[in-house]
Amino acid sequence: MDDAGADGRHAGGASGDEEAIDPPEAFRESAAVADPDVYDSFAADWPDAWRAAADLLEWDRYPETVLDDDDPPFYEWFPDGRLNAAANCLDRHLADRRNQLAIRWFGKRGERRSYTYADLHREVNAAAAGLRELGVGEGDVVTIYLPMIPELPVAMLACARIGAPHNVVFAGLSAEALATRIDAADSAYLITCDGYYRREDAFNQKSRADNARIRADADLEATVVVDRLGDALETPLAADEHDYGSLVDAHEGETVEPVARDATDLLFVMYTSGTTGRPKGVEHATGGYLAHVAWTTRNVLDVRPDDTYWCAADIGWITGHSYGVYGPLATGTTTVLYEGSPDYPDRDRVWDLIERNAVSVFYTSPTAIRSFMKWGAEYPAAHDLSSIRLLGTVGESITPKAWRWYREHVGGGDAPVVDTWWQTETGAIALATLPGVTPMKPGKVGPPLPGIDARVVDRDGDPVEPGETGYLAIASPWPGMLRGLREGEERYRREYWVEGEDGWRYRTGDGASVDEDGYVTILGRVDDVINVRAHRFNTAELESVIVAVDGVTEAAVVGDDDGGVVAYVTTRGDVDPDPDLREAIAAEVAGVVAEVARPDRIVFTPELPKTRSGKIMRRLLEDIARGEEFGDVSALRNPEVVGEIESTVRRE
Ligand code: 6R9
Repeated sequence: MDDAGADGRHAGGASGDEEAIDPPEAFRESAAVADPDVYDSFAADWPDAWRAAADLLEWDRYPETVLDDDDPPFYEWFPDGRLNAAANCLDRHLADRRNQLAIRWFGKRGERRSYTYADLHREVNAAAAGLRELGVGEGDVVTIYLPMIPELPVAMLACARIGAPHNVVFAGLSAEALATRIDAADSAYLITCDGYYRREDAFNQKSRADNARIRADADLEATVVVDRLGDALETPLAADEHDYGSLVDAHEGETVEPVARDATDLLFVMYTSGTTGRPKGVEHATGGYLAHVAWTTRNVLDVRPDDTYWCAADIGWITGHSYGVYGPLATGTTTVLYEGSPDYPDRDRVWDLIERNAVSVFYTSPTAIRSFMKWGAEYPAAHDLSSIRLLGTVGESITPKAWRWYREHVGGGDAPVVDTWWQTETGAIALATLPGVTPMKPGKVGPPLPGIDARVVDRDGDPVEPGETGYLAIASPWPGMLRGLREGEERYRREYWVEGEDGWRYRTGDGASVDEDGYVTILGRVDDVINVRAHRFNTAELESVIVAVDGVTEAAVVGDDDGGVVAYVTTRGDVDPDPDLREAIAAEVAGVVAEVARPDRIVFTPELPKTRSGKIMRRLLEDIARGEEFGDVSALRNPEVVGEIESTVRRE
């Protein structure tokens, strides 16, 4: 079976006839976890087994208690521990690797900057001293609105050093979105920049930040502005605005004692879209979050200090927080930070960077992998990627086809490909194979990690039979879990938790199925279910069949007003989206899934509209299919395709 066809409907049905790929022997020999007993030992000794994660950190006061679960669902991990996240990412590495590179940065214009651990420590100290001078104190929320430049992780770590929670807002979001997040987070400080490059052009970020300040209810105490563009954009600073460079220069060489924080103190807040309207402010605690992130960086992504590791996600997204900043720096590895886009100046940009930096662990999303596939295997083939020893993926389901492509053309055919499931709320990876221990099944995310009590359940919370569809839930707390929502306890409880007969259960919002071996297949958000002529289908179920058709690269299906189904499809560059292909797609869906699911309309489009984190905007596509008004699309990664899709749909 070389496609996702059967994976949708009968996910995991017959575990015997599918391919389970063993961890490669050579990898297993040096893997962080090579003993399969890890699952049993975590289960037998839960929650104390999670002490192994705490032990990866340096504590100002080592926690005696692992978990306080007296007041569910308000759980506290390592509650009596005290630590500082920035000290864990920097200071403790100085003795052994002050001159090792911490960050290798590649700018959009071909610039490069490298920071050793000593360099990064120095700049973070100066920035922390600068923030203090501006009045930022422990507990003050600092909003950071920066693109992928080194000042972004520096600012985060400077905040962490002085105990000021950060609130990073993705640089591509609108002024409106920034204003909402400044207000909702109750933030009086902003760090932004003059602008940044989008392909060739300088984009004025500062004027967007200014607009946000006008819209926000809050009065900011101070704004710090990084000069990213030099003279390319003249941005005069107001009296309460401070030039980042001058601020850091003024404090060069100063040392700021890291503030010891309670493990349960807020490290950061991150806004994420919920099922309805307003974004939710997800709060992460310092100790549990950092411990879980460090443990998974080491044991799931198998990152070691001597690796050069690259997580291609934007830091303005949770993946970039956990696995672009905190995880790798807590591990003491060298991490690549890339400002540009993967197809600029050419479509081999990613492979070029991997080759030049001898990247050994690479972590990206299925949406990126699909672009790579679309562009063609000749791009990775033109580079020496032999340094790669592990590949990771996150953010959405990966089809078996894409999984195999990734392994074959990027992983040299034998690197483990680790599909990692987690959420902004889980803080760190919760489901994945352990690369040195657990066999991989392409298209299935794998079992829960040791110590994570994830289950696929029905509405009542009872486990479903293998092959049946249910809801992914987590039945016990885990270290990286959100400690709450900015919107308060009631909202936190209502949004995520159900009290069942055997305790509290966290609802992930994802539909899933599980096979006889305990491997979970994610079927997408439960709200991605569509009713087609009164039959229920999951969008992922139909899409996996469509993308298995030769020549198709991506697909998104939505329901229309008539109970029918509309499929938006992108094709490989060399494929003509003609009536034959249309018929092939329709016949495949009718044949593999059901005649009743045969798409009523197939709309070919050069790209699908996506969020910044790469998620397909199905709701928007649905509005277009239904001829309805849709909201502001400026926050999308590719807002320009929306008009194009709309006119195609109208024409047809
Ligand atoms: C890290 C991140 C969370 C949602 C999650 C699920 C989807 C993430 C996945 C996956 C299938 C995977 N998701 N990883 N679906 N397979 N390996 O993506 O966080 O932006 O909060 O999104 O993403 O639907 O519920 P976030």
